[in-house]
Amino acid sequence: MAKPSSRSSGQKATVHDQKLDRANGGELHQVAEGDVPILTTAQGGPVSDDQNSLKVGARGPTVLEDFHLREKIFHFDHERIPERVVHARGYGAHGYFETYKSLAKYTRADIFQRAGEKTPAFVRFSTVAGSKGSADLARDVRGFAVKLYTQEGNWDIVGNNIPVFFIQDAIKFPDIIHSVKPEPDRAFPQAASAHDTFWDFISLTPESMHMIMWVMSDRAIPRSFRFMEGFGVHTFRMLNAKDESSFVKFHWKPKLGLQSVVWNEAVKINGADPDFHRRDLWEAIQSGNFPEWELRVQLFDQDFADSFDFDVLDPTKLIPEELLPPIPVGRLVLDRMPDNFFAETEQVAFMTQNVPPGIDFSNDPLLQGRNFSYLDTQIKRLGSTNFTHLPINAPKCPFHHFQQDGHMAMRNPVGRVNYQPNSFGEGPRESRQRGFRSFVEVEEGPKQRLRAESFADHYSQARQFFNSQTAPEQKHIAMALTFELSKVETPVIRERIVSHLLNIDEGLAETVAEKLGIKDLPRPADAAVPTRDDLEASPALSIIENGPDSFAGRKVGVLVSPGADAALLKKLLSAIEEEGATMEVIAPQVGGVEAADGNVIPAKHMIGGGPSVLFDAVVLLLSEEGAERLAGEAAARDFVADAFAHCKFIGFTPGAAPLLRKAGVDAEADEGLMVLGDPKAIAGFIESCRKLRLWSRETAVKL
Ligand code: HDE
Repeated sequence: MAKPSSRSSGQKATVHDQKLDRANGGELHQVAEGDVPILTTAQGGPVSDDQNSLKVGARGPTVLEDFHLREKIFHFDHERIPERVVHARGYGAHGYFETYKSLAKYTRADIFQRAGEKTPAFVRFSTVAGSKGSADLARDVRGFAVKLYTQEGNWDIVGNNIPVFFIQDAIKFPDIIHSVKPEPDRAFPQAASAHDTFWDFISLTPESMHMIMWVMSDRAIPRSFRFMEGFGVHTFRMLNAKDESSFVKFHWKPKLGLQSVVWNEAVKINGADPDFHRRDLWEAIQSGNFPEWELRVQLFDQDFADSFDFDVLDPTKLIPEELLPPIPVGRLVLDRMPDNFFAETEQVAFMTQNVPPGIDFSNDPLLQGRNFSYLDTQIKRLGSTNFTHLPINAPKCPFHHFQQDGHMAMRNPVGRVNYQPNSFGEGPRESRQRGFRSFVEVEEGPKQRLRAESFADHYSQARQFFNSQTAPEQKHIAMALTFELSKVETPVIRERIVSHLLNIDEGLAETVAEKLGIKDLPRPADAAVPTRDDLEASPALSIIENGPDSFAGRKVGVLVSPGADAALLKKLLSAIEEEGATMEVIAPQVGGVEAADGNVIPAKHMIGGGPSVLFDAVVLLLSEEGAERLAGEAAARDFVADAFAHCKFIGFTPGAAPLLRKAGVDAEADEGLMVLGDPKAIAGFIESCRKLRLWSRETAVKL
């Protein structure tokens, strides 16, 4: 059949025309009308040729008259908008929030009135320090910003995956961010806190020490967005119909449990798949495994606040969950990826000041500063006061106001009257009853620049956090501190950090000092108030203590060779799927391998492109000959050696022995290495995988 052409039927192409078409690639690009939509300009004008600009003769100058060229290039030149100053690298998804039960006793917010009510939601996860194109597994805090399109306007909970923050006062935010971003004279390092300026600022800012413990923990290298918690961080208020106030802190708990990777793994993931977190969310949602979090609230009154050891307005402190158990109030489900990343994820505008009636702010000085910042930042980034006209930012409830005009106004108030009060009885009116009312708090005091004395304890909760970690987690913190400080070139900065660590845990300080070659321990830093040693450990702060009870949502990488046992692979796959996990096959070459029974086992990755860091557990399904051959390939040896070093469970067929040997792994080293033969062994392997990692191996591997 002849290729379709835009030439109208009956009109014969000359030989000259045909030659020209070929030279222009014309036939390849032209389509018959009615087949697919006709390409148009932004003004809607149909385009006849999108391959060639308008010229005088085939080799002559381009003419100014070419409005299609001009429009196309003009628009392209303006494709970028300023990336977010912080949280530039992000990924989002749509979903809904479902209310469990009425919270009318505490809040009049409509979203919390009716059990079973579903509210549309959009969530954006992010890293803080890196630019838009940076890698997903940077050691960093993760943003966890939730937009709830409630019946009373948009409510944004713009939180993080860590419940405390570096600083106590908004005025220090530009400083901490400048210090962590690439250093201004050399423009590196990208998306990394391991450099002098960051640690200099931290060493001079003791209030950051609690947050530093979190950022040096595995919380800062999550395995997936789906396996991390979210926190509103600040103390907010809930107000009921009688305007009675309760304080509230917001927590998002992942249904699939907490999980992180180890640093050596994170570094390798960044090389193997810089989009690891994006891809994970994309794959989960596209395959119908919708990630879910439970919203839990810590509710408390003024008496609790007064009796609590720390100031509830201080964002460097948390309220231990054991002291005040968070109450489940609803669930958040993400079930749809955006149609277009830029239109939705890039242009979404979160603002802490977006709260519905019934939710209110506390005087946390960081929150107060944020309420100022976020409107400003949207104007800078999105370029118009009308950013709320973008579909992703527009409320989904009825709304009426008299704001009008400005750049890119999509809708203006209709009719004659655009003000109030007016005599025409037209237009919306305020409602004392249904509108937003602030908590009537009586404030008085001298106007001054002062930090409250109740904010003075910078080490006690840092110590409590460290004491709440399991042994492997404590070790990871020590290793992270050592790594980061080893990149700091100014000795006094390293020593200053050790002097702070001495106030948190002597053993930790000594380990870090030793690894940094600091022979004489410095004096402990001056603490404004004595550090508490009576705060009880809080198991809720550990990742390992809050892992999943199944292997659901995780991924097994199966390395196969020619001559592999296809029947065993089939059994393995059904066991993995039954658990709610997924499997990907890695082969020596693209196209897969021929199994022992002659069938082809297709593969998703070839060995160089599918390292074991991309998987939660691995299986070596190899014939002896295949294993011998793979033992000669560095990528295959790394596959095994890394899986072992990262404490992953490794299932293998007896034939895999030569590869294990060459990778330096003793097949009988520990219970994490399991021979897979019969279905019972497969069941045992899956059961072990539920623990995610065999941490006891870590002392042997000495990463
Ligand atoms: Fe933000 N923050 N922030 N922040 N923040 C922004 O707003 C700011 C803070 C957080 O996915 C910016 O739209 C100031 C704490 C998240 O789009 C900017 C202060 C917490 C996101 C801004 C803080 C956050 C942002 C950049 C100190 C955890 C990403 C682009 C007073 C509770 C939201 C933008 C998204 C984004 C300012 C402190 C979380 C510049 C001034 C504390 C998750 O307005």
